Amino acid sequence: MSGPGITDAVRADFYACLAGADEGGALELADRLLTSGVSAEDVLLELVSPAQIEVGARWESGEWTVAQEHAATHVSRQVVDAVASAARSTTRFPSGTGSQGHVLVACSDGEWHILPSHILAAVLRLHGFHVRPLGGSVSPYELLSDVQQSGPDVVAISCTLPGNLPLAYRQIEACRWAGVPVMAGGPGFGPGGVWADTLGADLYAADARSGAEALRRHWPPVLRGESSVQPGAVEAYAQLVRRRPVLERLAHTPCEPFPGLRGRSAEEEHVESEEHVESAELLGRLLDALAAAVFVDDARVFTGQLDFARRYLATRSVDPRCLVVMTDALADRLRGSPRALDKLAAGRRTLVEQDGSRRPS
Ligand code: B12
Repeated sequence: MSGPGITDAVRADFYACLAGADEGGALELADRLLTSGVSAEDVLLELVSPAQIEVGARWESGEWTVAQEHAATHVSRQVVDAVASAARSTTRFPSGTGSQGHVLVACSDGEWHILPSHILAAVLRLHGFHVRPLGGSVSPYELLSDVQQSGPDVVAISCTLPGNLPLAYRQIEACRWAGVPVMAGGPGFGPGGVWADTLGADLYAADARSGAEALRRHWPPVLRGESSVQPGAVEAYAQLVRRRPVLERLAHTPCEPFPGLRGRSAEEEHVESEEHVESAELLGRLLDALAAAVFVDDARVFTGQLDFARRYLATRSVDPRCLVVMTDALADRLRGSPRALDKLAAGRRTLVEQDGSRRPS
């Protein structure tokens, strides 16, 4: 138990509502908690957020389908909105007064994990900030134009997938150009926000509550971040982006002798298969992660993605050694790119260490 009133039994009940797509039950439970004195912030951060992480674990392990995850996330979204709107009437700083300042909340470009940004927006409102949420995958151009029109004191960028870091960088640059500081957050910015620092974000916070507290402590936020992205890394990243169409063709190479991982035929274009993992999707994510690893010059972005892919494949009965095959095939095609080869070699080492994998003869 971590928040007053949010016991393990309450968590289990809430989780059962998500599993059963029981929107009414989840809303009632949240309402009961608020009525009994649990704070809106605790409901958002101690109940909904961990439940969503559990939802992800069930999806990753293959226990839940994508549809079950979508249904559960929908229920969580309804709860976040209801809790936020119930809190509006009772909070000391009613939403919209902006007594603490104006925050623009946006997801990084390419990022469709929007719920974290909704939770952040709700928590910032509870702390008295005026919040303008822009939603998922905001391009630097859209962001810049909105910054210029709405004039926030600070832009909060949420990034879940590290593969989106190069795109987040362009957003940060756009804000810097407009003279508006950026607070970064979300697991995509790495352990302790290490890549938020690399990209030159002005502030980083690990969760929504500490984000609100950091803003209040450092108000008004100022431009103080400094990017340490190397010009050589940007060039190597750009090369990878240019070569992407060629690299993506690897997905159509059969990954023998590892049945289970395959490309999609025309007939299968619209068929969801639980047993077969689409190699194009998998390769696309690996390429995103490789490019991002090159960009921030940190192999952990790539090894982290390989680690996720390994777990994901293993629970779907696909031999994870196909990742070694993919990594080697990429290395073959990227011989002239030392920065990429470096990250691929680190990835390969991790795979071999973890699984005793070897390249099949
Ligand atoms: C729901 C969900 C989705 C939904 C999102 C719907 C929506 N409206 O949000 C959809 C279906 C779109 C989705 C898609 C995908 N997903 Co998904 N998804 C999730 C899931 C289950 C929950 C996300 C969530 O709400 N988390 C709860 C929030 C509250 O936690 P949080 O992100 O840490 O946020 C907190 C803090 O970090 C902080 N914070 C966040 N942002 C910011 C910003 C600032 C400024 C501050 C201060 C703080 C802050 O505040 C929050 C509250 O404290 C996660 C599981 C997980 N572990 O999160 C997987 C997960 C993130 N997804 C995953 C994957 C792989 C994908 C896909 C690639 C799957 C696919 N094959 O298509 C796509 C990618 C889509 C894309 N391009 O963005 C993986 C990522 C693994 C990895 N390293 O690659 C995860 C971890 C699942 C898993 N366990 O494997 N997903």
